[in-house]
Formats: sequence, structure tokens, C-alpha cells
Amino acid sequence: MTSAAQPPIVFGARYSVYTRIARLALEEKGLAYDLEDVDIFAPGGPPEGYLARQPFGRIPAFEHDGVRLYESGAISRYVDEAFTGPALQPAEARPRARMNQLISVLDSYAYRTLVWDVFVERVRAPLQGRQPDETRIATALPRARTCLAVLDQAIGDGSWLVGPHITLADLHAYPMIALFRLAEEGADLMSDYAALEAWRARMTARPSVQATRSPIE
Ligand SMILES: N[C@@H](CCC(=O)N[C@@H](CS)C(=O)NCC(=O)O)C(=O)O
Repeated sequence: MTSAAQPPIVFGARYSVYTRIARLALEEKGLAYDLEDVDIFAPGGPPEGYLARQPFGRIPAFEHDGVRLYESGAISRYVDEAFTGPALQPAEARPRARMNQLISVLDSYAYRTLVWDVFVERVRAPLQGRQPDETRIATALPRARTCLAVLDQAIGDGSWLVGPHITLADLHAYPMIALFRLAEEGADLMSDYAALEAWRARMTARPSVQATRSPIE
């Protein structure tokens, strides 16, 4: 286990879903860390030199004790495995595979659908002075429903997405669900999934979630 003498640094932004995923892992482990602001949407793009940390120009990036990482899934797994604190991944192969499957679903299908197609169009577009793309929202809703159904079924009668303890899958899902639900279509669809709504309320009450609230929430 690595000592936490030198606090890890997260490079990212408070508004960012993926930055929040990395921060949630650090918060759940009870670790102090620094957040260095990087606004990839600033006019002119990311700051000079940022591509050396994240070659694709996305946030977050991460540094700890000489280790530089990018990709939030790699960061949160590193945080879980390199530091003491409550385990955020199941030890057994089967639940661990289910956790990894959910994280992959969130990255491959849910992020674009819930966040870009629905939240950004319905909530951010008017704030940016443009009309929402109604076709894009309507087209996304069936896939959004599939994403919600997968999460709802994973919770079932339990408290968390994978078994009796919170895992990296919950931390990956929450930032996407929180933004999606700010759109009227998001709140409307969520009301059809009781287990997922109850999970969302449990997540919202956690100090890690409160400490990493997005400015738009
Ligand atoms: N696979 C990356 C995704 C990171 C990502 O897409 N971050 C968003 C902000 S939440 C971003 O940087 N978007 C900038 C863009 O799409 O150009 C990860 O897991 O870190």
C-alpha cells in the first residue's frame, strides 16, 4: 500500500462527470487530494502542456508520487488498490466481473446517451443560448431506458449496484445519473425505476457525493 504523505492530484473540473468519478473514489477512500482546475472547454482548448498528461485532451488526469495516469477507470482502480481504506472492488471473480461489466456499459452506452444526448441538449443548450436538438433527445430516450433498466436490475432488492457494498460501479454511475435527472425527460424516465431511484437517494446522502457536487446541481 502506498503512503498518502504526498496528496494525489486530480487535474479536471468540478462540472465534469469523469473528474467526479475519480474524486468519488478518493473521497470514499478517505484520502486528501488536490484538484487542479483544467477546463478543456475553454476557448483555445486545454492549457499548454496538458496533452502530455492526457494525450486525447480529456479530463481527468491524475498524478501521485511519480505515477501519472489518465482514464477514470484506471485512476479509480489505482486509488482503490494503492491506498488503504474501504475496498471498492469485490474480491471474488464473479461480482468483480459484474462490476467491470457495468463500468463498461456506463462508458460505452450510458455516458453519451444520458449526458450528451439528453442532459446537454435539454439543460446546457439553453444556458448556452441555443435551442435543444429535439430529434437527438427523442432518439436517445429508448437507449436511455435500456441503460436505466440495466442499472435497476443490477440493484434488484439490494442497496448497491454489485452486492452488499458500494463499489467503483456505483461511483461511475452516479455522476451520469445525477446530470441526466436534471433534464425533465431524465426525471420522468427515472420515476419508472424504483430501485434505481432509491439507490440515487442513498448515493446522494453520502458525504463523498456531497463533497463533489457539480456546480449545476
Ligand atoms: N474515457 C475517459 C473519458 C473522459 C471524458 O470524456 N471526459 C470529458 C469530461 S466529463 C471530456 O474531457 N470531454 C471533452 C471532450 O469531449 O472533448 C475517462 O474515463 O477519463
